[in-house]
Amino acid sequence: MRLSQDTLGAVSGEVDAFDYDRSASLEIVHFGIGAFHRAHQAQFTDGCNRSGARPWTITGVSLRSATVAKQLNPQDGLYTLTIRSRDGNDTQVIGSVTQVLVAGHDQAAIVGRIASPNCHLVSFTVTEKGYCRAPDGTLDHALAADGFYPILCAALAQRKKAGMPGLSLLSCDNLSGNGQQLGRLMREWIDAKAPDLREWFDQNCTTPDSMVDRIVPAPSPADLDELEKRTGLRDEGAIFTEAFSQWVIEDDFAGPRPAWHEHGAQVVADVAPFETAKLRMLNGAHSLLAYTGLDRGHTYVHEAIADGQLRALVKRLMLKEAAPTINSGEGQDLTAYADQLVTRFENPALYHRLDQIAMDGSQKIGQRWLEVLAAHRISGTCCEAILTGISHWLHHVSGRVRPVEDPLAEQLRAICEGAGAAEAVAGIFDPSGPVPSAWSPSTAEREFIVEKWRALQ
Ligand code: CS2
Repeated sequence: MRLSQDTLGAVSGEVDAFDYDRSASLEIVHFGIGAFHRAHQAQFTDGCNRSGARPWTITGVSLRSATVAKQLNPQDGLYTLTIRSRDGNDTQVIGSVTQVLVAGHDQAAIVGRIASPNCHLVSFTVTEKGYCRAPDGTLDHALAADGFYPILCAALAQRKKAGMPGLSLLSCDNLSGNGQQLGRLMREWIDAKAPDLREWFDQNCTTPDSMVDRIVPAPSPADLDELEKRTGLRDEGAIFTEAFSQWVIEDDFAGPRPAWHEHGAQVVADVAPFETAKLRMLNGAHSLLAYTGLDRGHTYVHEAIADGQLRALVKRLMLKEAAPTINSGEGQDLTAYADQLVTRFENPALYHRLDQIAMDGSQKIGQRWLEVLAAHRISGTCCEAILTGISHWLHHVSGRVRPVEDPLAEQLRAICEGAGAAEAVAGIFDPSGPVPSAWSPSTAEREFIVEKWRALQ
């Protein structure tokens, strides 16, 4: 029996199911309704709804694939979230998502939802590549035409025309200054396509920065089968995650929002210290574990962190390379943070695949690694852990060892194949090269990377 509003009563007693009325809700439209959003913002919103406040519901939008729509629409948007730890499983049914629309088929409906008076917020987990940035960081208009930009722009134009209030546009992606970047890129789109909207946008819409943190492995078919046995209902949209969850949001909203701050989120004046620490320490370590771990024959994060050599490299990256570049905020203890991250990586119940993290590296390493290298340029510190990571990443994108999922896969493979190692390193990290970066290697750094890379071949 499939999970849905009608079958909810049949779910096993050990599952904590939502019990609020989802009608008469205020609305959020969310672009990129993947596992990450469902384990994070949707759960925070569900927590607010459970407390009896007027509910907020979420219309999810998938930009390309209809997979999530097929999983969740027959289930009335409902899905289970299972927290996995050494102590076992803890499952709840999340009620905040009501529907999933797919940009290709439902464009008019999506525009209508965002332009409706009930909608106050549009949020995003479209991944790094979803922002359609050119290597120099500006908007790539050709890519953006297939992304969320035209849809959002059309909806905002309708709101302006109808004299309605603006919206808060909330990025929840792993980019530095994610809200600022979203605001800048959206303005580039508006200036090019709807310049009359610009002043209204500036005066009525906001783009708060936010840092989101929760590790969410992609579920496997065996996970879904085990869940069905345990709960008595089939859930095609199930999510499995860790107990830890953190959300730090800049206090810059254009209108109402759920009381996320009463349900675990921190609403602060400046997100930067949290965001920088998370990107450079957690995500930086993740990418390092992914490329080095795969090369050393590991499949999962908990296996890679148990490998003494990689553990030492990760600790070096976090404490000696990333931490000194972070201007920590009040009460932020980066040494304790590093210890907590290692413990999270060790979670043996999560089965977080390294190849999931290895995806889209060209879009990730800028904010995870290269900003750290650029910050050390002045001190002259040699960042051996990150440079080792880069050599394994080059080994990965050379395309000779395993399939590469990356929007620049072809371009990177061609550079690696066509040139000698030193030329490839220089070409990829050249300021006008394919990887957006404020860093290009010194001679010593290039030699370090090349030597390690050659040793892998
Ligand atoms: C990971 C992130 O796949 C990746 O690149 O580093 O998804 C990571 O698990 C999250 O940012 C944790 O909050």
